[in-house]
Amino acid sequence: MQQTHRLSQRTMAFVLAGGRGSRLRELTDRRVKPAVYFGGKARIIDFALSNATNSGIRKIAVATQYKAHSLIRHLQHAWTPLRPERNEFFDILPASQRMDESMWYRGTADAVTQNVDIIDGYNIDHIVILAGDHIYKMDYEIMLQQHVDSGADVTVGCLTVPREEASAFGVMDTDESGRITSFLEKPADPPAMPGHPDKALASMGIYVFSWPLLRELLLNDAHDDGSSHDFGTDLIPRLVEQGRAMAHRFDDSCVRDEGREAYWRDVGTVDAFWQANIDLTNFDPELNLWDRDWPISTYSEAAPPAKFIHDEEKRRGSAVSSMVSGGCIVSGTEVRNSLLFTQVHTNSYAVLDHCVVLPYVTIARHARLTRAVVDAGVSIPEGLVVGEDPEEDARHFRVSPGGVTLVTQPMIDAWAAE
Ligand code: ADQ
Ligand code: ADP
Repeated sequence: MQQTHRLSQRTMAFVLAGGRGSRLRELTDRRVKPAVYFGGKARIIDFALSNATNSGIRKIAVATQYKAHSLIRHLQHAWTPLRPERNEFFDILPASQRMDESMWYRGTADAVTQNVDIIDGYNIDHIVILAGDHIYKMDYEIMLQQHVDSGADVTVGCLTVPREEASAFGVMDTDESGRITSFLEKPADPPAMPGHPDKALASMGIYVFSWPLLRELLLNDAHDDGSSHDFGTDLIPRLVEQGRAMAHRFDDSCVRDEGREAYWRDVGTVDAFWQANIDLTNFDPELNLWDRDWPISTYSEAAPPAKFIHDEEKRRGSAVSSMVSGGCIVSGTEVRNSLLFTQVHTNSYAVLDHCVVLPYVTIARHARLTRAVVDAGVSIPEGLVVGEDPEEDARHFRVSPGGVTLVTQPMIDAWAAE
């Protein structure tokens, strides 16, 4: 049979990037989780967007809502090269008064409903609904193909998670054919997978629908006063009840680098965020950002290469087992197992050990930081010591349950005022 088009060519990705997300604490004070930096250069949302373009999808919309300024600016810088004249679309869809009078998207499904007219203009057969807040590499074309082959109304991406973590997810059960037989949104006591008492099958919040069908479901749902207009709470459970929902295993479409496990991370807490970043400094990291067949695209600002200097007293500026982005100046500082994002400037006698340092940070002389996350734009004052005395740290900064210290500029200002 001759296949003239890949399914992805007549598919759009609709990326939900509007949720509040509060477990990243002060890192999400100014920006939503999808806009949080990750991996030395990128933002979390770049993973879902790169997966979409690497899968061949060239029509993308991102729904934004809370604290969207930094996200929108990033999307404009990084993702607007998609061009309508090449039948490519990239739309940023802030919650606004489109279909009705409400100011906000009422739920994830409502975020799509309020943009039905824009999506109609994309001329698509299928829509992939994605969340903008996970780190993973996945070929959505494989999921699309399964969706078409099975004839289901919806296909839900899923993966196995430890049962004790499953309350944060939609948890499902399937029959042998992969049809979803039950779906519970964030159950207090998640059911285990048959034969695996410690595991549960969790929804990734990734859904494939044919557009005409989803369109009809959404317009019906919009008039349902009993609905919260949410995929996980309303639409998916309804389709499961009707026996029309199939599960798609992440294992079948994850972009697996040779010898590596399937990689998916939520990075929704300071500890998980720190760990996933620091893991990239390992000799052989589980997440391969160097794979040229599946590049993670982002905005790269014009900056000179990273520079390492000996100072006048011949202090060695060095970074070992670390990732150092463009525009950084490591001057007489010892950097170990750390990530320095764009334009981080560090000074003599400073030490950074297992630190995630976001863009535009300056580190003054004699500062010593261990197991810390430093927010964008922070000026670390001379001689500040972080990560050596948890009780002292907790007085000024945010110390996570796992013992990682988060440092932001307001915390530094309060520290300096004491
Ligand atoms: P959650 O992630 O808890 O569960 P939700 O808060 O709805 O669900 O967020 C999903 C995505 O939509 C996030 O990227 C969020 O930023 C965004 N979002 C939330 N509200 C929005 C709104 N009003 N407008 C625009 N975007 C919005 C969901 C599913 C679970 C599944 C997990 C997997 O409901 O079943 O297990 O995702 O993480
Ligand atoms: P986000 O970090 O979410 O994108 P901003 O871009 O506003 O939000 O950056 C956070 C901080 O980083 C800013 O308050 C500022 O101190 C610093 N910063 C950002 N861009 C620059 C820049 N081009 N030059 C100097 N500092 C910058």
